[in-house]
Amino acid sequence: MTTQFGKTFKALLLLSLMALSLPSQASSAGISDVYLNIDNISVSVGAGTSPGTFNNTFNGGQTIDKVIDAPSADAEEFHNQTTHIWFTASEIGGGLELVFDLGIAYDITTLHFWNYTGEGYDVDNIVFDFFNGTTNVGTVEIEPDLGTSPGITAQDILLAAPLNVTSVVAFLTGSNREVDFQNIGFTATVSQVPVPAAVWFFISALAGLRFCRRR
Ligand SMILES: [Ca+2]
Ligand SMILES: [Ca+2]
Repeated sequence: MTTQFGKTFKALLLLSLMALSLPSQASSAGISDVYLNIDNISVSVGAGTSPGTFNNTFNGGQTIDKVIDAPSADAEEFHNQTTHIWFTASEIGGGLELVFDLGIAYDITTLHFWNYTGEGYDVDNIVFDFFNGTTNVGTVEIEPDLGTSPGITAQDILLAAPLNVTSVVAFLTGSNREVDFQNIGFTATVSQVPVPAAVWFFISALAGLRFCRRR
């Protein structure tokens, strides 16, 4: 015999199973680290870049993507005109601004920076500003180490995880106006999203079931 309670129970169970089968970002997001590079973010030269010259940086059709082409955080890169960025500011204090568009929101845990190997050209100071949309959610200023030699590997800089970052602006300077480096990268996790509709629906269905049982 099918009672009204039985029908309601079946309907709720079916709807709950449907809800659970919907994709749920909350179930997998924010669990594992992601290395952000040319595969999942983009970079451009910012309007805040000071007057200066890019020397041989863009020779032969090369692009600013050289900043984010390291395949992993522990990749080794060798300095040459196809791998490096070299900017010379016209005046001391001037520098290169880079804008990283992350596409979605990440919690950033580590900066990775591949500097040039000699004081005459390396980057001496970088200010990173982290944004969620147009809101600044954090600032970090670093004085990076010289790059390793001969193969350049990244210096890893742990951050107090700026949350929900959708873009990063970096301003790089050298005390002698020279800004030469290989790569910038970020280790991050996808920011946790609010409980998705499917989960709320499941909770609602359970609440409805309890209500039916009481009747
Ligand atoms: Ca590079
Ligand atoms: Ca220097």
